[in-house]
Amino acid sequence: METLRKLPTVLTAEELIDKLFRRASRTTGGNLKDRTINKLSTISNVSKDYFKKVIESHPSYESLPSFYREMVDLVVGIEDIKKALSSLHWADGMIQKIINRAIADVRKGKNPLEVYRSACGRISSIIEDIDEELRFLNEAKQKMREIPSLREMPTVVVAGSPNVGKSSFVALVSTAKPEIAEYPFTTQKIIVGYTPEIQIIDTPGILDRPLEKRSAIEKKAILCLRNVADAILFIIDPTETCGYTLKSQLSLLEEIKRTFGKPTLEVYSKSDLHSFRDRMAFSAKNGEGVEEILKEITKIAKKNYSQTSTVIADSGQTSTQEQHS
Ligand SMILES: Nc1nc2c(ncn2[C@@H]2O[C@H](COP(=O)(O)OP(=O)(O)OP(=O)(O)O)[C@@H](O)[C@H]2O)c(=O)[nH]1
Ligand SMILES: [Mg+2]
Repeated sequence: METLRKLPTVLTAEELIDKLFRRASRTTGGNLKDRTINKLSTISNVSKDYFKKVIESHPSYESLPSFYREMVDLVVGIEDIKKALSSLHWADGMIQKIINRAIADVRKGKNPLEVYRSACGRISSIIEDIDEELRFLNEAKQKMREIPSLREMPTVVVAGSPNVGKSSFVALVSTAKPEIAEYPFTTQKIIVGYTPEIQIIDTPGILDRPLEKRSAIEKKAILCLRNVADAILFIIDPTETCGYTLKSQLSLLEEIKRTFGKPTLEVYSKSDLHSFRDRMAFSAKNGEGVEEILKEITKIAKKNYSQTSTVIADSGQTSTQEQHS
């Protein structure tokens, strides 16, 4: 979803006012009356083009594939974006009205300098009124850069409690280079890596607690599980050095299996520290089990990918059924 990553920088009110009046001040030639009309037309054009560029750079959020729609809603808030854009639309219309009226006044013979000064004053106030919305849209642009563009291919979502070793696994098997650290919630964003056969998504840790209590960071993991996983790799740290009991990790696992009903491979991490072998186990420290688990989860993801129709690519229309059958 490159559209989200390529939103333009949005000027603050002060910067936008500067831009409009600086462009107008370059207008030369003609008598005072014509020059004033030209200046006003310049402001009108530059302002119209600017608002159009910003407003049209945003996609129609409702028709985005659910992964992107829900991510935008989580990291920024779709309603807030819409409100801000409609304020810009309002300002655009007001400025055009002020300019049309001013041009008519100059044509009728009113004092050009006075008309111009008063129009500029009113235009500045309108733009100052939307300063908060302009700043919000610029922050939204920054925040949306964290939303990765996914590929249409078998997709594994790696999940589990915080600090169990999810990122360590993803770093070992894929192109992704997530941060790894000994404290929980090291991973706060969705990180995508690739192997020759699968797309593998590292997610923030999830706590064993009711959905309504979960933070926006945990919800990023949840929405990947719901919207893009062809298979789930659930990592359990039976040593509890992660800081979460085995019981709470298994309770989270049950909830995920029950909620999403997706093929789930449950494995133990940190096998260098324990001897539980009733599930497949791996160690990111000595490499034990890593290849076997990758092979198994790849097989599961590929099989389920060919059977389901999770849409994650750019076009909201095409179903993967059509593309793969
Ligand atoms: N001994 C041992 N330590 C490990 C292993 N895998 C990960 N760790 C350690 O466990 C800690 C957490 O590892 P991460 O890969 O960051 O865990 P995570 O699940 O991604 O953590 P969050 O992003 O915070 O949810 C780090 O200190 C790792 O070095 C392992 O196989 N053996
Ligand atoms: Mg992590």
